[in-house]
Amino acid sequence: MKPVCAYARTFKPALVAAAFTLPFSASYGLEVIDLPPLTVISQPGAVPLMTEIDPKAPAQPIPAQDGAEILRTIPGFNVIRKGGTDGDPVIRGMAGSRLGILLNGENILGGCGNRMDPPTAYVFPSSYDAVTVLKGPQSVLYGPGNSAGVVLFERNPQYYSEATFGANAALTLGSWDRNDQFIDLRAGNSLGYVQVTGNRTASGDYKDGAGRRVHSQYERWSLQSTVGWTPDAETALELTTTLSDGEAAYADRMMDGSKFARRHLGLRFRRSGLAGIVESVDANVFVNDVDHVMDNYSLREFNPTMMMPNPMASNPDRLTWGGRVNTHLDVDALERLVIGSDYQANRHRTRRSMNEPMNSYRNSPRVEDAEFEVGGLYGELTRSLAQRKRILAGARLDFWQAKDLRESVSIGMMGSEPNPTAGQRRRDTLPSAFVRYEQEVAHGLTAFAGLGHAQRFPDYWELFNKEAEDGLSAFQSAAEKTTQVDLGLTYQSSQLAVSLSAFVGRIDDYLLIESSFAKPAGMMGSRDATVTRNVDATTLGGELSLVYRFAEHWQVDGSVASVRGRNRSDGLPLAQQPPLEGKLGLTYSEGRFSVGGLLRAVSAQDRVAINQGNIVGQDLGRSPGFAVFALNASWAFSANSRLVGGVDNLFDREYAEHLSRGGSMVAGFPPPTTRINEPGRTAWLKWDLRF
Ligand SMILES: [Cu+2]
Repeated sequence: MKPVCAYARTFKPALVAAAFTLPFSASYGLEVIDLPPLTVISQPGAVPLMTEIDPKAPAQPIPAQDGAEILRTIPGFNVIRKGGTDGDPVIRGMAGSRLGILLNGENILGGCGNRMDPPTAYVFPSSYDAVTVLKGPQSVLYGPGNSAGVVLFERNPQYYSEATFGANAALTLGSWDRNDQFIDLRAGNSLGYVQVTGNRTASGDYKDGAGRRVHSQYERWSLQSTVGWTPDAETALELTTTLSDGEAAYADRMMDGSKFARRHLGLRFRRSGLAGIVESVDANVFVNDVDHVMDNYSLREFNPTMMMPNPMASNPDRLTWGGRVNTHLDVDALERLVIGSDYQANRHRTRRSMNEPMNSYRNSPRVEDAEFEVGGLYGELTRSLAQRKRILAGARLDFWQAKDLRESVSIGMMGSEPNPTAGQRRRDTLPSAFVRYEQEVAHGLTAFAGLGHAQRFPDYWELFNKEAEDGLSAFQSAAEKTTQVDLGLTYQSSQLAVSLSAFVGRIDDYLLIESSFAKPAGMMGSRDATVTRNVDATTLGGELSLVYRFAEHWQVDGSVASVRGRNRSDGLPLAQQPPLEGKLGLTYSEGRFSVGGLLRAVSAQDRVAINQGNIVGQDLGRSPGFAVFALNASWAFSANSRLVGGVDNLFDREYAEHLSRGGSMVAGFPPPTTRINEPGRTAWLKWDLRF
């Protein structure tokens, strides 16, 4: 663990710079084989509000196969389950675009109007070198509207002073035919480098603790290649291409995802070690295309219903492009400033077939329905004061524009109506800002307090896929304004690391999604609609995590996370908030070997607002508490090869997370449960190799 005094001296103004300084193989020693045990709770960081994960390091539960699962070890995170993969990550009860997801500095968005593909559905964690989470509206460097936090999936730039070849491989096997293959090859010399990373992950349907089969199989793969040119140690020009695809069964709806094709091209330039006031420059441009197909026949037995009498398919796609330039200024020895600008735009289209065998969706033209564009200007300052005090402040201004190209709006069973906002364009200029003060109050103990404000433009799912309370289009919904105080403590010593963070927030015009909203429907009386509503909310919560090495070879990990939200406009609890959760882990490790146990206990949630929620899900009702237990062990054959394994849900308990989608009837499967149950006892093994 790095003591706080060391971080205060070396910490760079941009947090992302800190991520780059993470060693590539932090968890692998060279001479003495003394590997850290599995991660069951991510290590409390020395830097306030920041958590770093090594995505290649072994962790429990079962090694993450997508970008949401990898966040499970961080206190305050939950994943809204839909099936076996593609769950939506939630931080402190905030989902969707309240949590920014950046892949190597690029913001990508899924195509599915029904949220089958959050950005994390296109992430293969082991393709990255570091995952950094920043909580709260406490940075302005990572794009607009990240009111609850941001997750950065980063690949570290490599510079090889001499010819080098490195490889990295892993195999994972687990219950329910889970099997993953991963290979990463890197070669380089002083002129540049080449890297190729391949990933495949697959699983069959899992069974819950009661032995019910859940429609949840998936298969996903990705191939990423990077070519870098490094004329010197401080300059890198990097071209990355990514191809990936997959298919996934969903237990919460009447369709599955049969295609999640991603094509991506990114160019990044970094120059550091400049003399003069500009210390470094980091710039990138990218284009990302997501082509998604969902249908009701290819991954399940076709079963005609009133809603869907025929095999049907829908094929949305989204093209996202953008870039950013960050300039790091070294104002003086104590003051660093990042000034930057970012831009992103996206275009969404769709086409479908209501009777695929009769007339395939492939025969229809793709019809554009939405366009978004945002440009931002920002600056973030870090000033070190005397005696280990630091002040950080930042501000950004975002210029948003959206265009509604829908000619009609679907109103469910009743067909469609002309879109009242067809052809409209809206423009918003949204400011965000924060200030934070940090002080080392005693050796290793840092206290911090920050105030942040973030304004978030409504996303595609809030504007285009929902109705308004008083109209058929939600296109004119107001932007969401979050004002939040973040405070806490971090403590680091050789034996103990503790992180405590608390927040209290006020959200004006919170974009609430409400389903089963009754609307008049002429002769039919009324119909149920899903609407976007602006309400005012307050939130309160925090996380505590600690790791204590209380004796040689022994370590205890603990965490508690809690959040409480209120919808003041409706006088109701704020919906889709996770219940109180605690984790306790005990690990014994000695040289090549470690063994550990993990208890996770979650309380009942009775603060609910049925049918209210976010773009991913709505409250289904109260949920009971549960506790699950897991075991893990690891064995190192050498410093570069090890076997890790675990059993999750050891006692095969039947349970569901409070934040889950509702179960849906699938032909050939047991009747659905209220929430999608979590997997029953799951055993897994991962073999990891580096050379
Ligand atoms: Cu979909």
